[in-house]
Amino acid sequence: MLKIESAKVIVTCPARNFVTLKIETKDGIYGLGDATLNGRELAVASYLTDHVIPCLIGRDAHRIEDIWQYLYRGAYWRRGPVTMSAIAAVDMALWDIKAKVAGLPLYQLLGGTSRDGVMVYCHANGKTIEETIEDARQFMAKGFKAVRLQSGVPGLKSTYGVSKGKQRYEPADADIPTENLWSTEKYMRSVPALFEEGRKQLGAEVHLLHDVHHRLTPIEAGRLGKDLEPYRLFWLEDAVAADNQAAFRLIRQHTTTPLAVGEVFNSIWDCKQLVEEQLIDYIRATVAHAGGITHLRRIAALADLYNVRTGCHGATDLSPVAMAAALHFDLSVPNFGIQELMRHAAESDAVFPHAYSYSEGYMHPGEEPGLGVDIDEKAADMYPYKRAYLPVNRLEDGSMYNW
Ligand code: EZ4
Ligand code: CO
Repeated sequence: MLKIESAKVIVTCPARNFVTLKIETKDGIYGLGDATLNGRELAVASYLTDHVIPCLIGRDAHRIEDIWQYLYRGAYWRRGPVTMSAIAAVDMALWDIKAKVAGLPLYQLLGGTSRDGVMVYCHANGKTIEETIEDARQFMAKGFKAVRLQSGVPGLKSTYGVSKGKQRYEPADADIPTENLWSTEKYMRSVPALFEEGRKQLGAEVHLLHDVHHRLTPIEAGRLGKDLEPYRLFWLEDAVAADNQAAFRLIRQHTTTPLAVGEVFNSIWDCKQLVEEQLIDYIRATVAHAGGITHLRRIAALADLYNVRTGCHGATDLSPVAMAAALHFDLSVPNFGIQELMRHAAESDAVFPHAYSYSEGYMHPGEEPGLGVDIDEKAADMYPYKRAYLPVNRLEDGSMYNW
């Protein structure tokens, strides 16, 4: 029995907001879990502080599966992003503790390595096709084997996924959501041109990816996938919202471009049909938003039966704690596909010192016991929470309904 003595939530904003759960046991061993839910951070902080932490005190930190079931089934109210991010944070922290007690890096407890390194993809973007390709070239020079290309859309003032100025791109960019204008027609014309030029200039070897951010209808997505077939994408991401999983049948009928979806999924039920009908190729659920390592392993095991591979979300709103957990998972899981990497700001890295590293297109979680990531609480204290939201999208006629 390794008694949970105390637990607390740390909210900090070193260049962006992060919510971190710290669970302490009686032997002074502690674990960390990422509880960041972009734009809804304080809801998860309250869920943990007001409703979860009081139920954790005195429990055996070693009973990871039982505590997961207790929080999921015991709450009566199941699933949803707030609940599942909170459960994820507890789960990550408990795996961190167990691996520290064992004196092993977490991946060893998950079955050991299934590969030598974790292939990551980075984000290249620019206002024009030329700028985007130049950005991709710079990443490839740093060894990246896989690059996501996003470019400004001619005729649209701003595009999600593309920086406004020269500053580093951060999706949550305003204290009341920015409103962007969207035109499916303009977008659908611009993307094939980007990939035609991208493939021509960057060569046949590099993996090219693209993210639609749920902006299309199924039949539009089928058309885009078809138009992109000559450029052999690694994947087309979030082509449509997957609230209706059966909608992917229509896309699948029309294109052989590989499909990825699921960064907003929070449980296995969000992807059960997508996986069982083999409507997707990559599942993007993450340790941070889909119930932690315990639940993501269950999703991956289901996916493995149907040739679906993992492609975990890894944007800047996934803290270094989640990044570390993802890398341990990625290194061990048999049906790994790729891991997203959006480098954190220097301030974020300084608040969360970590053992993971990047080299020549691959990442490794390192050999520290546990997750291999810590939090500098004094540094965290210097950055108070700052409300920030993801942008909202409207069509050119001012309506919100299209996807
Ligand atoms: O919109 O991380 O693939 N990455 C993405 C990100 C997500 C944000 C949401 O919090 O789509 O930019
Ligand atoms: Co995405």
